[in-house]
Amino acid sequence: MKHETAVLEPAMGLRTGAYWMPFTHNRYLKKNPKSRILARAEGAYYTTVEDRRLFDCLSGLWCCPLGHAHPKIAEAVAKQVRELDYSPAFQMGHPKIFSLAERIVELAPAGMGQVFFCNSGSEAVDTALKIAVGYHRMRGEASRTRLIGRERGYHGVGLGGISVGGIAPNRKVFASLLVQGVDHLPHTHNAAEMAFSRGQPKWGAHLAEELERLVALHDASTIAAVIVEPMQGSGGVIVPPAGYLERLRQICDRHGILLIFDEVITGFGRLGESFGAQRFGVTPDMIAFAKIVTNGVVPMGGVIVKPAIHDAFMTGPEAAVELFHGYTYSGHPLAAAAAHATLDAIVEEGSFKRARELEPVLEQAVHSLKGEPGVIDIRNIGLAAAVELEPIPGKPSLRALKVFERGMEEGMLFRFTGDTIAMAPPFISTKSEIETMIERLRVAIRASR
Ligand code: PXG
Repeated sequence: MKHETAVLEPAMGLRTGAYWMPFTHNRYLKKNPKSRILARAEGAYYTTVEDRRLFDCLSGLWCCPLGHAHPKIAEAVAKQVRELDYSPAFQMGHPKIFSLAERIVELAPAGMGQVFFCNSGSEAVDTALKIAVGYHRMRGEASRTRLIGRERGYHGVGLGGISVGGIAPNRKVFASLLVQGVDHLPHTHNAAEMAFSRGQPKWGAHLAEELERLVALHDASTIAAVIVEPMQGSGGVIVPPAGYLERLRQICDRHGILLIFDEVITGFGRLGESFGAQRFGVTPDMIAFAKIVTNGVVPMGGVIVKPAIHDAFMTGPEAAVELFHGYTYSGHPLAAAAAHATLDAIVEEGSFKRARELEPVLEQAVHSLKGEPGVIDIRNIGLAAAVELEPIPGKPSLRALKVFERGMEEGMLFRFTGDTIAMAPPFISTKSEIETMIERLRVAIRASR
């Protein structure tokens, strides 16, 4: 096929030296890059330059659940390039971004009012943190500057995000750059109490009380916001204990602290509802989102806020800028077009319902791996699951790397971090694709010993 050789030939003579790859073992990969180079994608499958077909077990990086090369999204973006390719983000607008903000507010839990757009999850998090600190200042509580994150949390790689984040390798090298005045809640994973839980663990709601201790230590008058992922994704699908998020909400309310949900992974259907907020029945004051909003086709992120937060900034001279923040590509027309088409497709295809239908399929399949060699925990919620493996002594993450590589031979593109294999299959997956994914994972786990 003519189309294929055009892609394959340059890739086969691949020169890899100039590209410094993100969050990647560059030297290891570049010794044998071809198995890792993707040429095409369609539906729930990638095809590598070696012509191997891979099931997309993590929906890209959690972002493409409606499947690749979605005809309606592709068409909407192509049309937008010709109609209005770029529109200045500051002091100007275009119709699709106003209507998109409205649609996103409608999808959000009741009580949210406005959306501030940016281009990634990291930008969304840093934006939310800045809005939180600015909000208190606007209300005359300028001493509320402290930010509270959580151990094992991932909030992207901006300086705000790594400061509130709780993953040591993302922080230690940059310690001198971390934002001052940040503290962390303990993470909620406790293998002795909750290993192999299905859905929300029953143990652990009391860990939210640690926030009271931080309030006692620092005083509420110094604390601006608490930021948590409703479900910790990158940390390895760490599911909130039943009652935990509710208690965080109560404590924040008690002390005038803003609660921010980082829903970059959980937003737009991964947990079977528009947001984790609805899934868990807890409404935060702000929601950071990205990823699925455009099905990963064009980068977009944003922050949804309650009207009281937005309105606090709407003071001062009417002709003055209210918030000194924004990006050249905030509300980019291509992202807006992709997002509208994605939200249309979600409605037309009943994507959230589909995710809910597949949740028990994934749950049952993944928990059948209990008892396989070296499987020390299995966690799941919504259409997300993780299998934690016992590390090879003295060689952390090598076991998961072996599983990942064997997985590719088995036609599966798994995601590994540390010794955990994470899965978040596309909403368009069939029941049998999900079952096959788990059976191939079983083969890869057995082979990795
Ligand atoms: N917040 C959360 C909760 C995330 O999961 C970000 C912020 C940052 O988003 P950007 O768009 O700046 O990367 C993320 C990103 C993985 C994986 O394998 C997860 C993410 C990114 C890449 C890989 O778990 N999450």
